[in-house]
Parts: sequence; C-alpha cells; structure tokens
Amino acid sequence: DEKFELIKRNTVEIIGEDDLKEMLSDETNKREKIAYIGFEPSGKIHMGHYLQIRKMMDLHKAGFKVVILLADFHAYLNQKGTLEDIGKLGEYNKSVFEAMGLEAEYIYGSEYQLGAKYTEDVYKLALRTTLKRARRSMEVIAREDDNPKVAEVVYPLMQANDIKHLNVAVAVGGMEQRKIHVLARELLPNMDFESPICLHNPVLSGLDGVGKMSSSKGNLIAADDEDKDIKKKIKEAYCPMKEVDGNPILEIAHYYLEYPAELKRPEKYGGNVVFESYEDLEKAYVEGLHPMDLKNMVAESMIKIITPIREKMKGMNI
Ligand code: F2Y
Repeated sequence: DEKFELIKRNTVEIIGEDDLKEMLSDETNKREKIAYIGFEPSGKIHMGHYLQIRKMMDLHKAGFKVVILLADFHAYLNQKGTLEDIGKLGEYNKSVFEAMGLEAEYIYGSEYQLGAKYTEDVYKLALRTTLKRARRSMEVIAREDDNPKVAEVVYPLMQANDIKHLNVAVAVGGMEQRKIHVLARELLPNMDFESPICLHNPVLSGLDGVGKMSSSKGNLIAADDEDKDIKKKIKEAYCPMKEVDGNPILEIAHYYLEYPAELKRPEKYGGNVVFESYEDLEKAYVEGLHPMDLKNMVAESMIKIITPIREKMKGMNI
C-alpha cells in the first residue's frame, strides 16, 4: 500500500518485505515500530548521508519511531580517533541531521554498549560467528590496515547486537552493511529476538568516479557546501558521455531530482526539455544528451536542496 511504497522508494532492497507489509497492516502494534540507522561520527556529512536521512524521514512519516545511533565505539574500533574526538563529531553530526529536518531519538553507543547484558550477548555472538564470516562482513567498512586488528571482528558482532538491544524492527543502512545485517538476521532469532527487516540504500559513487562517495576521500558534496563550491564540484565531476554505470552525476540525478524535471537551455543549444521520470532522463543521456546539460540540471537541484540545510546550520551555529 501507500506506506510500503513510500518506504520502498529509491531503496536497493528490503530483506523481509513480507514482514514489513505485515507490520504496516497490523494495527495492534504487536511488533514495536522502531527503525534505526547507525553512523560512525564523521567530520563531513554529505549527500550519501542525506539519502539515508531522507529514508529515515520516510519511515517516520510511515509511523515508525526513528533511532539514530551515534556509533562512537564503532568508530573507535575502526581506528577513527580517540573517544573524546569522536564524541564531538557525534554532536556535530546530530546537529546536521536536525538541520536536515529529521525527527529522531539520538543515542551514543557508549551509553549502553558496556552494559552486562549487552556484553554477554557479544560473547554469545562471538561463539557463533566464524572469523572468516566476521571479516567478510567488514570488507567495505573496515579501515585499510596492513596489520588488521581483532577490533575489526568485534565490530560486526556489536552492530548485530545493537539491533537487539535497541529493540529494532527495521535496520537501515547503505548496501555495504548487508553482510552484517544478514548475520544479524541469522543469529538474533536464537537469542530471543525477532529477525530484523533490513532496508538497504544505494551507495553513491564519488564525484571523481573512483570508488564511493566518502568523507575520508573528499569526493563529495557536503551538507553545508556553498553554491559556488557545489557548481565547481559538479562542473569538474567525472561524467562520461552516454555512460550510466559508475556515473556519479547520473546517480545524483536519479535520487535527488524531482520528476518531471525540466532542463532549461537556450534555443541554440536545443531549448528546454522536460523529463517525465529518471528512466526518461537516463534514456536521453545514453542517446547523447550532453554531460554539461545534465550537470547544469543537477547543480541547480543540489543548490535547491542544500541551501536551506546550510542556512539552518548557520542559524544553529554549527
Ligand atoms: O558506518 C558504518 O559503516 C556502520 N557500520 C556504522 C554502524 C551502523 C550501525 F547500525 C555502527 C553500528 F554500531 C551500528 O549498529
């Protein structure tokens, strides 16, 4: 129905779709409607984060309580710095998410991850997970390290455990979280907890076309970029003619343009065009729509999206 379609829109996959449908139609609220996502606190919040935040807003609109985990111990285990510095980044991230307009409950991992019951469950998960599987689940997530540490395999166990200890029904994340989520789906039912529904968002390519958009790489559009920086970044971005796969500008057009979308262009360059849907735009691009036309559309809409967030951040003194 309507709520399901709202939740499903722009996702890559929902594991446990039928359970979600059942939850949405169950007026007795047998299963508490709690959705969560966790973030390692980060110095830059970008359009990849915003895609996920918007999905949490969709879930809120569909009647879910939204929990945002500021995963400080996870960032610590993943070699992102001292707990003190990570804590400050967490506060910053919370403010940005609020500026984006998300209504949620925020919690730090360190508020509950040292509890006796939580710890006992980590040991249970440790006994039931192979080293090989724990490492595989971290393939895209773990920071590069020539001498990988045990912390890397503790991390996914704790993330699976978070789902139980935050009483989550719907776990949200980028597609790179799926192996950890599948582990949680498999193990939690043997630990007195219902298998979570897992919703996975697309992961945007970096503006340089090398890998994914990432805070550590600077290949991103940030939530507080100025108009001139947005224009410059998009102008310089990787956007191969007629190519769809790994084209970051086309991906942004896919997830961030509002359709029907209008390209405004002088007559001598072909005049204005309206694209009814993303598919319509993609088809035009494959047939030779100029990258500069696409970039102009994308820059205009990104500015429209980011300006109010940036201004709100200024007002909140972030
Ligand atoms: O950002 C990431 O790669 C996530 N693994 C961070 C994260 C997400 C969670 F849902 C950490 C956690 F502890 C989570 O429970």
